[in-house]
Amino acid sequence: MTATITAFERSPDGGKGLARDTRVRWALEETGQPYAVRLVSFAAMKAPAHLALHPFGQIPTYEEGDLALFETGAIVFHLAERHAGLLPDDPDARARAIAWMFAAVNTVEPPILDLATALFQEGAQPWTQDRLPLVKDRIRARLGQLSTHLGDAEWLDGAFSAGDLMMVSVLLRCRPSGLLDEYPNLAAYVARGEGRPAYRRAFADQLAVNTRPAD
Ligand code: GTB
Repeated sequence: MTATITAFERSPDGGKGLARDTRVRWALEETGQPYAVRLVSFAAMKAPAHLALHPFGQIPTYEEGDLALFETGAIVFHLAERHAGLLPDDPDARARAIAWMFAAVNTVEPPILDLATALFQEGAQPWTQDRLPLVKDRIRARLGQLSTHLGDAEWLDGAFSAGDLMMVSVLLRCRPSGLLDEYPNLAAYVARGEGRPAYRRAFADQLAVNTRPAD
């Protein structure tokens, strides 16, 4: 059964791949699953039909038969559990890959999102400039720890997994700040993720949506 995901009708990033449908597209590509995309406007995201799929009125969502999911971590995990390619067979290695998925969204992503909030939602506040160094240092603390763990390894724990897919997706969000480049092994890790054929297909597909001529 072909799944349907939702994505921004037009992403505010203009196709840089930073909106979260990209990580779901990437997981679908890694697992070789065909999918359809329903594009939604900001208004449609807050309307009852979409809220029935996503209680917080956001993208992406995932529909497959009777199953409707929201939260990218849950969607990627669902795909990784049901299709080969994103989780190791060995139970311990599988548990560790899942731990990295949680680490991505629960430990590394929050300080990165704080920076986005500080810049884009609180940018006009008189205290924002004073606060930015603290916000950036909290990101550096996590990137430093992650960089130490990764060392010169290719992926976080053996072969590429859903843990890497989520971590690379999260790290991409802080690249525009320049902070990622302070950690060359993390920048190279992200570049390895972006170089995967499945990522390239996912990126190209979201780019096509976000750069198409206006209706
Ligand atoms: N925890 C949820 C998940 O992982 O699925 C978070 C989902 C989420 O934040 N969705 C955002 C959304 O729908 C889009 S991805 N926002 C609309 C709203 O809340 O009304 C976040 C995002 C948006 C824009 C950029 N950008 O332009 O660079 C990057 C990321």
